Amino acid sequence: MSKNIESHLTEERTFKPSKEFAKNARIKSMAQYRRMHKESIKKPATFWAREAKELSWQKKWTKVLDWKAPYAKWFVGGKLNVCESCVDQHLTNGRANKAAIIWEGEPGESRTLTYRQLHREVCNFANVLINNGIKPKDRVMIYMPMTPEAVIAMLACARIGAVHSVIFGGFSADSIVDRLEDCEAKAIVTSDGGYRRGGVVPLKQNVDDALKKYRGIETVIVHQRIGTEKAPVKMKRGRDAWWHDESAKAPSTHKAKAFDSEHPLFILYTSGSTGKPKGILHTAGGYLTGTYTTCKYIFDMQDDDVYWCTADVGWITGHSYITYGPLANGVTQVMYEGAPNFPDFGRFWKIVEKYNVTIFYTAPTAIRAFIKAGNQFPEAHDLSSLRLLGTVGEPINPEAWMWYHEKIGGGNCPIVDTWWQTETGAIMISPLPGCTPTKPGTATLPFFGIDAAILDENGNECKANEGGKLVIRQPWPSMLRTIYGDKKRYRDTYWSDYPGQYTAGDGARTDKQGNFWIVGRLDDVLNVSGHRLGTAEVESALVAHKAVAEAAVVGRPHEIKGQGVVAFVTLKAGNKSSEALNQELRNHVGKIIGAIAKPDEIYFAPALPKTRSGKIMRRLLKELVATGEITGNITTLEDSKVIQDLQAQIKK
Ligand code: 7RM
Repeated sequence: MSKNIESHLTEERTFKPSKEFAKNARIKSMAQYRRMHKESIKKPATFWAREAKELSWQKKWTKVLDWKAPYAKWFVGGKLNVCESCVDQHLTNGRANKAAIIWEGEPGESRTLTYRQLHREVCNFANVLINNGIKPKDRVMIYMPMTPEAVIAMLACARIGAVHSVIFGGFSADSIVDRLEDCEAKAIVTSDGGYRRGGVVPLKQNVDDALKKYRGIETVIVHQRIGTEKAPVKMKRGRDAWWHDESAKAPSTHKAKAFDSEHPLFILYTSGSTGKPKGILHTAGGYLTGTYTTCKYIFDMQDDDVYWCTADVGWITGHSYITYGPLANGVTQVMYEGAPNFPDFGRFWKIVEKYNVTIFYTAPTAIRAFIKAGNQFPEAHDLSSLRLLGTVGEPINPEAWMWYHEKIGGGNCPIVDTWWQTETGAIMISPLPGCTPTKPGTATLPFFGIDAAILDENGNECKANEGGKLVIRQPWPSMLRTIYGDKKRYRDTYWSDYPGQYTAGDGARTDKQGNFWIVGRLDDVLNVSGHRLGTAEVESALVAHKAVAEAAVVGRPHEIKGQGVVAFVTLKAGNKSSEALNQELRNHVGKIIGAIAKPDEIYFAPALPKTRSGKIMRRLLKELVATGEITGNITTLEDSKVIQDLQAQIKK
């Protein structure tokens, strides 16, 4: 960890928001931020209740927080329908005919849904779900491309109290099976396919493959995005139905019933340090309060903004900062279906120019890919509509930050580097754009109501520039409530290092000004292009191949992706390493998990480095792939020749 910490210490460039930005922003000065932050930590219930009041509640809560560590209930006794805050309220507050979603498909077509139209679509699809027997708390899996229908399906679930679990469209059939089994889903909403880099991703086909293994699905509703010529699908009688057919049979009005504030809203799977993904459970009132409030202050959403978050709805960023937070704020947002480099690396900038995007939120990995592609792409477009930029997903390297600031922001847009997690539901550490001085590489300061700290092994707070574990010392409304079906794992993973305090799993330090510098994961979780991937997941995919005896997976620094995946594999007797087997294993991992998990490199070894007690020493492998050398202590290694062999291979 020390290496990264030192490299950041040299960063002294500081950027302050312009007077003009500050003048119109909600939080205009650091004094205002500090006062509000201090109050919000002293009296979190007062701060969060004031924010929650801005949402639509059918019944007010009796108690803001019920905290029996590590279990929180927020807005106890309150009743709301999340969908009313995101959609219905805008029909009577002057936004009915305002664009909610401006969608652009990868081939280039575009479609706008006003809040009134969105309302009609959501009501209609809520009725479709009801007609198909979906009841409150039933789990509905959503496996769709980036189309408005994905958002409509999520909101329709929320509206009827069903629990959605969105699976990223890049995940494979096997990944679908694991998640369906874990949450025991009853229905799936999918599409015939989605466009990606000119090709068609066969989503319905993947669902069919998954349903050969999981038998609990009673209903599959298929949205026709592509059409029969390019995406032929087989519809199974009695199980599968077209979205448009079901829609035609269902009314377009629906009265939203209120659910308990702690009613489950969604389950989203994320990687942990074992091979089994964790189903992170979020609940209605607290999650909506967190996403609404962070959008309001951190993206400083105003009525004339055009906001664009480039994430996929299959990740938490898409849930919080496409579906729930922005719509609860009544903003106009752009949604784009496809790849950033289709037909070339100018696509994003073309979209910014075309729709006059004012707030743009993306990931460092995308920024690095743009840098590599060349300045000619942004330079060919008028980006002067932009007023605020954001990043999320991993630490941003100062070079990427500076490029983003200058080439995209024209030197005068604040950048909000937002640190948060699937588990936190909403942004936790971030600049406020109208006041916080930023430095390339730091997510700066905790948001209102967030009591972040860095602790050492003994639970003492670290001094400035001392590395430690990032924790949150008080509950916050959008925190996960549990890991679905696994309370023990919930307690063990997040609440056992320091009782009563949430451990994020990230290493970090603060600087003298109190800015938080996130170093990266402390557990066996990789961050590949901003996506979490457990090394254990990739390992178990590899050993599922008939030729593989054992596998160890580590990350190594990667120019574009942040981290690349490197696998070390020993083969079962009778199998020989070859380029063909290398390819086969990569494809095998792609098939089991999804393309993002394919190893960048696979090394075959006669044995893996192990301790005397038989534990694979990933620490050594990690250092080896990063530097080609091993400097650390290898006295616990059982057979040191193993390392020499691997070193020779890597040098080649
Ligand atoms: C939103 C999201 C969470 C992990 C987290 C960190 C890393 C995310 C930043 C960051 C440094 C950031 N959810 N991370 N944002 N690291 N600076 N601004 O990404 O659950 O998929 O990942 O991502 O390691 O623990 S996530």
